[in-house]
Amino acid sequence: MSVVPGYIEESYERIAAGLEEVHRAGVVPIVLGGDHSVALPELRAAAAVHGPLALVQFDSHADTWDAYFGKKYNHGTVFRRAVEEGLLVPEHSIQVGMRGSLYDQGDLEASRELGFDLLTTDAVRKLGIEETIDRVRERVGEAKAYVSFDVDFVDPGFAPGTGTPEVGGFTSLEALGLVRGLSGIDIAGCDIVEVYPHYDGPGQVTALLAATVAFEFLSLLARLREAVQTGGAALSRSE
Ligand SMILES: [Mn+2]
Repeated sequence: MSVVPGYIEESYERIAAGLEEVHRAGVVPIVLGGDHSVALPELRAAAAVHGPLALVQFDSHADTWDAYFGKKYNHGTVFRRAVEEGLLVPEHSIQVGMRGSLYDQGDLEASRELGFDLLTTDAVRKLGIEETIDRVRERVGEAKAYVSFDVDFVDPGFAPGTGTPEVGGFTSLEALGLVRGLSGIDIAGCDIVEVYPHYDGPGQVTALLAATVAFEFLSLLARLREAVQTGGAALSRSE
């Protein structure tokens, strides 16, 4: 099903309708973007089938503005809209990696007001990767989760092919470690977004990173399914 170029709300309806069928078939989608605004129809589709979800977002931006140039639907407002629409459970949701050039004094406070936990890049640096994983796992608990991975979470030295790069970010290895740390979390859907091929560097390093994160998601989902088939045997995150 095609989107409607230039018409975001009609495009949302089509994306959500297409993805809802995927969820109803018992399939966990890994969505590849593109603009982070696709997360809203992804969440509409997932929540229609599974109910409200815990959000795990790796991103250098919180995407919780009320509006951008006065417009309600775009890649800077998705997670505020998702809370307003009842698609997320804020008390089980966490945003990780915010940094860089804030646009407004209240940019990060807005997330906490919505009920999300939020770890800036500086906070993750202080905690370390392992403790950050613990914090994410504790926050999500047993809830069904939606994992959104914006490639600008990673430093533009490793992932230049994105629309709003923020320097001072994570290495590819740190990002993969965090994703692997989600083992056992009940993932109902996930995405890798904001890959902008025209800005990518020699060797297409951003595409390579995004493809590898997708592979890690596939591996997490395979282990989840295996655990279900073997009667819910406990998954150890260290394996
Ligand atoms: Mn971002």
